[in-house]
Amino acid sequence: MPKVYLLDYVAGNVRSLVNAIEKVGYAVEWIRSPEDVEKADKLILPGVGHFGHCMTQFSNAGYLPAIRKHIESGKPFMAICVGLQALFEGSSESAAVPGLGLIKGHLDRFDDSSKAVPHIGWNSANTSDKQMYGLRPSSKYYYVHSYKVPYRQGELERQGWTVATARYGDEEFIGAVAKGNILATQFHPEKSGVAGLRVIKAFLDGNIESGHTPGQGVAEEGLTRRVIACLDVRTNDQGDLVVTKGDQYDVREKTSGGNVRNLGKPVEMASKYYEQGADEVTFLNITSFRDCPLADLPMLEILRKTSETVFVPLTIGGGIRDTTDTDGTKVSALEIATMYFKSGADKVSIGSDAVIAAEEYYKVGKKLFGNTAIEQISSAYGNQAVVVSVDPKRVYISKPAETKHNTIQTKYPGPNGEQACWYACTIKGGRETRDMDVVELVQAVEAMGAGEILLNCIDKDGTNSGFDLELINQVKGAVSIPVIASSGAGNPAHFQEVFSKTRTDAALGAGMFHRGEYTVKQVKDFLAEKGLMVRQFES
Ligand code: 1PR
Repeated sequence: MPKVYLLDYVAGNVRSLVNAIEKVGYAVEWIRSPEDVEKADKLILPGVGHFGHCMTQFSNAGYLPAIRKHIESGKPFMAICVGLQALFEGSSESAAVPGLGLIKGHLDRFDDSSKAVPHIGWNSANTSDKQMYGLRPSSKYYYVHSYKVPYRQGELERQGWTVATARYGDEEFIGAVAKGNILATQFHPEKSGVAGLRVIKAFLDGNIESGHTPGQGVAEEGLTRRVIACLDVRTNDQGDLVVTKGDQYDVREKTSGGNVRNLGKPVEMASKYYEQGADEVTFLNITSFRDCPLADLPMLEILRKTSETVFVPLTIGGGIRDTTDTDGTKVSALEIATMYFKSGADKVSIGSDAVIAAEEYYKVGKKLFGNTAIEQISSAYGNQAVVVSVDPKRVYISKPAETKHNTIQTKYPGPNGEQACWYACTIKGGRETRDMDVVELVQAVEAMGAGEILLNCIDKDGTNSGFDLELINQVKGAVSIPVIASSGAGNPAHFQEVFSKTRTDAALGAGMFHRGEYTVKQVKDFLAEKGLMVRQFES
């Protein structure tokens, strides 16, 4: 197999990139010191997370001169995400840290006054009338970043670059650039399904001028509606790791001896949803609070296997907290997250531990000390890698004055006709309710550096009655990071409803997909029919 060299200088999920490269017929060799760079013919510079952190690692390890030399020699060079950012002069994310300065321009943060930041999801990389490494204007690619290079028409083109652009809200930014031997993408081709694999293959094959026929194929600009499939995983009574699904978090059958519901095998189901066009797949290890996570190696194996065939983002949740292993060794949440990232996860999702950390945050007067799992993981891997999974349930009250919590007026009165409620946070899969409301929780975790909220709802889970729009509106009004609506989806119209009646950034379904009532494709086709933009699956 022909080879490509990957630079190993930064943390993050490089496993998926390796899998993607192998999928298109190349073998990966690692570059682990600057001296090795010379032996590389084709070189890829991956990158995730924080600009300053990446550049500092990169420069402290002595790579800068070697990379410049490689690029100047005219050998093929590709940079991804923060790799692209590194080629510019600098970023307001770390104003004191210079970039390589190979391309003129600086990065700044997306404006979050009217949209969620980070920018997470599937967007275009439109070259209009130019060809660039297999990019197609009608395809969508997976982005995850808070800082962008603003696009100014003609500026880079005058310096000989071919530019692909994307639009988020009213901001147009650079999705990819190419010139001579260089290709750099802000999106993650290894997470962009078949459209992304095509770009990687075109780069490796040296097919610079490939993609669409110029003038053909019109791009529908902007971020698509993200549809996520979620797999709750646990060990059943026979000891097998299975996908299960609860009703209001109760995963046992009402009959057949109260066994844990077994809806299938995690890796197979994840592949099935990828083929149906799921934009992301989430695994939640729902009983991890009982076990030592390190004994939980099957979840790592599930990720490894899934990332070989599923080229969209993977999130893993359950048991991400500081813990003590069976032999007494202390293991930090960051170390556990690292194991997951190395096995193919792009994001980790934190549930119970986030609630405990938020309680502490308020207790000490909203101060942060950098010691929570959220802070540690987000500073090492970037905010976008940390999702907080929230498991709220309604507490009805007669009048808002009865409680100190953030309340809403509800259209769905409580058992005694109460017209107001608040949402209490729970831990341990809903088994314990805490005196903290959902607004307090999401604002605390946003301050700690969480990049996204996975908003479940115990009252709605497994009911097939639609999402809790009131809850979603309350949470969307409280934070500026993206929110994933979850719990209650029973048919495609529920997805349309949540996208039309709330500002949710993504919507997640579980039971309706697992029971085979609808496919992800049916949901997306329905959304498209109703005029909502979705990513079409490419085979
Ligand atoms: O607390 O960090 O160890 O994480 C545990 C994780 O496991 C949390 O993310 C928590 O939400 C999840 N979890 C724990 N127990 C359960 C359970 O069901 N008994 N599942 C559970 C959470 C909610 C979603 C579900 C949606 C959509 N399940 O995963 O997929 O509600 O379902 P639907 O579309 O069928 O209505 P930690």
